[in-house]
Amino acid sequence: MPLKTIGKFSLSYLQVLDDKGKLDENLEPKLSNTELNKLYRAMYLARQLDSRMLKLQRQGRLGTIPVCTGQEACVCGATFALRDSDWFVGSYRELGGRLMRGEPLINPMIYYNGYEEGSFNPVNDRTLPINIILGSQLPHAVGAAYGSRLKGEKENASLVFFGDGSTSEGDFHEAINFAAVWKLPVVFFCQNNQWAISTPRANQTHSESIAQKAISYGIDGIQIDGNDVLAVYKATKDALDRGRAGEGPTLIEAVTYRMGVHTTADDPTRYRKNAEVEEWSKKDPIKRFENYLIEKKAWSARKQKTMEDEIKAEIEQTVKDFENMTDFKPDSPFDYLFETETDDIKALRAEFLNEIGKDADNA
Ligand SMILES: Cc1ncc(C[n+]2csc(CCOP(=O)(O)OP(=O)(O)O)c2C)c(N)n1
Ligand SMILES: [Mg+2]
Repeated sequence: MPLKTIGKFSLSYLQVLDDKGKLDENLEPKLSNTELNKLYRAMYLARQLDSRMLKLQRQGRLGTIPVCTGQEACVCGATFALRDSDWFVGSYRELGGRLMRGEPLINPMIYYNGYEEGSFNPVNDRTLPINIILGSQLPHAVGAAYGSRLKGEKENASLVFFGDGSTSEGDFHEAINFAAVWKLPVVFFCQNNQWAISTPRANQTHSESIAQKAISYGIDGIQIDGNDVLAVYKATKDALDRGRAGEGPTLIEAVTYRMGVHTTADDPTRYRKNAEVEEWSKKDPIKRFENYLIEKKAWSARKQKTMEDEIKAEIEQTVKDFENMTDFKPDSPFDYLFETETDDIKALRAEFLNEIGKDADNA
């Protein structure tokens, strides 16, 4: 018998602003100038806080941090498409998105100095804390969406971020498979920043794209320009809308670049060429968005100056507040495990406090 073709697949790539910030008018999302300014401010704030924290780390005033510079369009654009009642599930490279969910600027400083209080978002309890265990956040995002469905919260979706390297984890496949079979409103947002520490994207998977993995699970998938905040917003919003309408999950591969070190414990000059970094710096997501806003007359040099001054002052005040903080609570991780403390947790907390008390006595 001759072979029959039983399936044909195609995959799309979305870009709304080109590398210079020039717009494709047919694809422009409907956002007011106020909304666009808010989004731009969020990206700019994330960049400034990231740079400031890097300096603090280099001065020995902050612990190890992952650097998020270059990926602001991904995290801010996608988060901007969320409702407060949706689930935000991230790993560790979503600084701008977390701030947009109401996280105080001081939180990452607290967290990266080893205090669990920095994980607590006082504004939005549907924002899960930083997660370092690659891929393990994906089943949680699916579970959260499923939980919302069981509670009758039909409109609530999950947005989950992960890196290109995390697609090699079993959790990635298990989570997408469950979400697909249950038709859950989950947006799987892969920040393909080309590197997983020193492992390049080409050594991570033999697929031409990460987006095409959606096809094998029977869900929508799209590759987008991850340095184009309008493409990110549009793709995420469309995916969330489809999810809310009962059409299931989407896999978005956002092609971006990690401009800085993986973490401050890493030296990327040992495994990647400066020319590659320079090439990507021409696609800076913030500059590109600024060009678009200026062209649209939605931004000006005066507004830029006011914003820069405000953000600088806000960050410097935060650093002061952070360095004046002394009253950290060593048993705070136990506070957030369950809504109501179980007997086991109560016993563990007591044991832990006793232990550190003993250590202190022995010191
Ligand atoms: C399960 C697990 N394995 C290994 C690590 C060590 N590790 C931390 S980050 C990282 C690379 C992750 O790359 P990617 O998923 O592309 O995210 P990126 O850091 O580029 O944002 C590795 C291997 C980990 N944190 N968790
Ligand atoms: Mg990566």
